Amino acid sequence: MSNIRNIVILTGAGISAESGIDTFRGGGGLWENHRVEDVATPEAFARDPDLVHRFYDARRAAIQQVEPNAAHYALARLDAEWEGNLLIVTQNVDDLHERAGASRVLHMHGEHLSAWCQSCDARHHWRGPLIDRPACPECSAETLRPDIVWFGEMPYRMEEIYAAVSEADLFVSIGTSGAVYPAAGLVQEAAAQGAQTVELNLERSQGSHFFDVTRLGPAGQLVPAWVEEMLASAR
Ligand code: BV8
Repeated sequence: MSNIRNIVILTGAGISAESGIDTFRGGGGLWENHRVEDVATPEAFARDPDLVHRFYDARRAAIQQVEPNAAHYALARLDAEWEGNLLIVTQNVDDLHERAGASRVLHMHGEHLSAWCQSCDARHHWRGPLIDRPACPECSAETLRPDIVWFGEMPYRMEEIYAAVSEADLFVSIGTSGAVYPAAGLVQEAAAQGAQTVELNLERSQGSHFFDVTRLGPAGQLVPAWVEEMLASAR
């Protein structure tokens, strides 16, 4: 791990599981109780906006009741102490990376605590519900939607992500099943340009065979140990 300067870390729902946030797949996963097509597509929002608002209002409230865990804090420490380039690309729409103190974070699928006005395109920090159609603080239109990337929509800041991956010496994937694209394709992009690739996950992901190293276990244990190794290797 010595000649590592540029690191890209991809995180998924598994890193927030130990904070009490449901993952998507697996027992009781979010997608267990709701068909993705019914709650996380622009078509679903056009068809039944109340159903979609209820789904996101509940999740927006829930993340404000939980705390970051040891994996979030360990990545925040690495972010603070790593002198090289580092980017945490998260598929998660919770704010636990930032609440743990990380700053080099990019939400490729959006954020719960943000509302997006479909009239004036403004985005607003948002903590409350949207189902009662609150007015946009900018233009007063009642057309705020969750600032979330739904299926079929282009993920955010893909150029920045591809640029960081193309420069990465090390690509690390934490707590993701590798089921959703283009996020699931980033390990291949990284490997293709010569980066070392490491997976830290409870179980092998769908893209496990693309990784040089796979460590299985809970993120709350694997991530602090891995960060300690990285900082020791840089000393
Ligand atoms: C797009 C926001 C066009 C919403 C989300 C290529 C092939 C096939 C399909 C496609 C393709 N390209 C595009 C598609 C279609 C689609 C897609 O991928 N479909 C899948 C289902 C086949 N992709 C899209 O629609 C994307 N948009 O393609 O637009 C385009 C493309 C390129 C360029 C321009 C335009 C948009 C996808 C984004 C959708 N929005 N989230 C919300 O949150 O409500 S996706 C959402 O689901 C998450 O953000 C995340 O991405 C995904 C869930 O995955 P994970 O986070 O990995 O969670 P999961 O539960 O699956 O797994 C948890 C893992 O953690 C498990 O492995 C488990 O073992 C592990 N774990 C559990 N506990 C722990 C743990 N690990 C460690 N410790 C623990 N304690």
